[in-house]
Amino acid sequence: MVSAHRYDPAPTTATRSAKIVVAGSFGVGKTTLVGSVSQVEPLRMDEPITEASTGVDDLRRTPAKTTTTVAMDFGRVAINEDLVVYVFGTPGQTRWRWLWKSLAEGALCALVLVDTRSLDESHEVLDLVEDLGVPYGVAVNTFDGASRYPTDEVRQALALAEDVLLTVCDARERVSSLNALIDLIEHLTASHPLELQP
Ligand SMILES: Nc1nc2c(ncn2[C@@H]2O[C@H](COP(=O)(O)OP(=O)(O)OP(=O)(O)O)[C@@H](O)[C@H]2O)c(=O)[nH]1
Ligand SMILES: [Mg+2]
Repeated sequence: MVSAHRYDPAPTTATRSAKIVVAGSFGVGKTTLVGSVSQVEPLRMDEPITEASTGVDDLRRTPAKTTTTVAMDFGRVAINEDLVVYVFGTPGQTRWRWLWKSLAEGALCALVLVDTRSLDESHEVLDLVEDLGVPYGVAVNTFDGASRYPTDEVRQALALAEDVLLTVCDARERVSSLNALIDLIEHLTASHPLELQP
């Protein structure tokens, strides 16, 4: 349901649209980012985390987390007067990886969120996004209490090529999340023309 206070229709001047996927491993803040950036009430498909996930999902880093995405997140944001972006968040639990292919279909690009406390879990995510053939960039979601590392160290730890965008954001902050999306679009536009939908 759309709540009036958040509803901010796409500008009538917008002539182009794009789909961006927010991907990442379990609990890196995908749902939070889609929710903070969206100008419409975000669509969330989260379910409570149950005892069945004990030993499967690592909640030590995010003890306040009580739900997990079981299908996708959806939001929409006008990047500027001309471009509207539809943002799709993937589920993070590995059992839902089969969904990622359809979520990535027709996507302009993907923003891969990472948490510096679980970089090892992001290798498999990056491999998968590369296999999907979607241009991508990476954003470190800065969690309170997580160590901060220079970006070149993160780049090295993730074995990211020099031409892959690596930026930093706070997924809880709208402007920070929006800037991560804008950085990604600008970075990719600089290297090759992007196929925006009319
Ligand atoms: N301190 C801090 N907490 C965050 C941030 N982003 C998310 N959180 C919290 O971390 C937890 C995980 O956030 P989610 O947005 O559900 O993560 P997710 O990647 O969608 O998780 P899955 O869909 O289960 O993979 C939640 O309790 C958030 O409130 C952040 O930038 N900083
Ligand atoms: Mg989620």
